Amino acid sequence: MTAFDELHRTALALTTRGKGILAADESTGTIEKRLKSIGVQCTEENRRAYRDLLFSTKGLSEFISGVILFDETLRQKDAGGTPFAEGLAANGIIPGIKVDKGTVDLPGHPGEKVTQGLDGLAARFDEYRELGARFAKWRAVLSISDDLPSAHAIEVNAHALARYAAICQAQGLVPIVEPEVLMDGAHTLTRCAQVTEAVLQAVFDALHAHGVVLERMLLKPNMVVSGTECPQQAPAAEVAAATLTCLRRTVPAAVPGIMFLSGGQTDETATENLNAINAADGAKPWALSFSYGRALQAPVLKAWRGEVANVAAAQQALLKRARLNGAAQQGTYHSPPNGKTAT
Ligand code: 5MM
Repeated sequence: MTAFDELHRTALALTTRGKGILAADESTGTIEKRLKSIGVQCTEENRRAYRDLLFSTKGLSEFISGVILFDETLRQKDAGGTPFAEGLAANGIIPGIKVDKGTVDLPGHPGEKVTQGLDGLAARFDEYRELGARFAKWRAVLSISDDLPSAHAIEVNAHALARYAAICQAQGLVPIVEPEVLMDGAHTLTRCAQVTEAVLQAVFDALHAHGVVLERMLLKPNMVVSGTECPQQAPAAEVAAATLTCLRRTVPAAVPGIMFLSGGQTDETATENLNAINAADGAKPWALSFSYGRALQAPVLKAWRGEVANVAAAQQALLKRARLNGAAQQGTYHSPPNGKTAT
């Protein structure tokens, strides 16, 4: 089997019907915020114990095809001494690795960021493959305001995503390409659609220019939603219609899967929107699934609070969200009536 055959198979396995990806790749600064929010100290052992809780959830592989890890986590072991990547793979879950090194200010463009981490990336991929990772992720971030994002920010971030994806495929891993248009702001759904379309168009132009093989990659975009401060919050049916219109205009059918980020949506909204996207009529040539971080983990942290006695309840919370999103991936999730919680 050539590396390219393997990459295609891995990309397809990650998009298995009824399954999605658990994004557990928070860098140390981000996981510190999450742990602090539940009164847990951000020590290496607590970060390990939390990830152990997530990955040892019984039945997780029924709804989760892959997990994105942070560098530190890929080197850690579960309570029984098995490296996390090995344990996940043995359980039918494909381990992946976040390879970007976060964002820095874009010089000359106040309020805009560019993602760093391209230097030495090929060598890092060799080690990550050795450690068991079979796919990778790189996240670019674009903000919306009246005059942002600039054409320059769109271009440099698209260029970096394409450079990363080309290097990733050359080193034998499947790249997940994540251009995130942030929800922050008072902008409308229409404005989010306009920006997301421009960003995806630039990303696919760059991927083409860099020779990235579309069958051997996955896209991780934002859904097209109203800004968090927008007084008119578009309902799920409008989010689905706008998101699908945008994707049909920009994402070639050769891409096997589109794995949405949750981007700060509540866990229930993220499930409802994914369901509406999958239940909508019209052409959908790609698998449409989830690669959620916060929308899968928020209820887990809330249930755990760092107590061993709460581990089982926290794992149930994760399994529930994974199961509901697995249903949403198939368009069979039923939203609970107002004021009720889905079971
Ligand atoms: C889980 O959060 C990921 C890592 O964030 P930092 O590098 O800032 O620590 C993040 O890349 C995540 O994979 C995506 O943004 C999707 O997560 P959400 O929470 O938006 O679904």
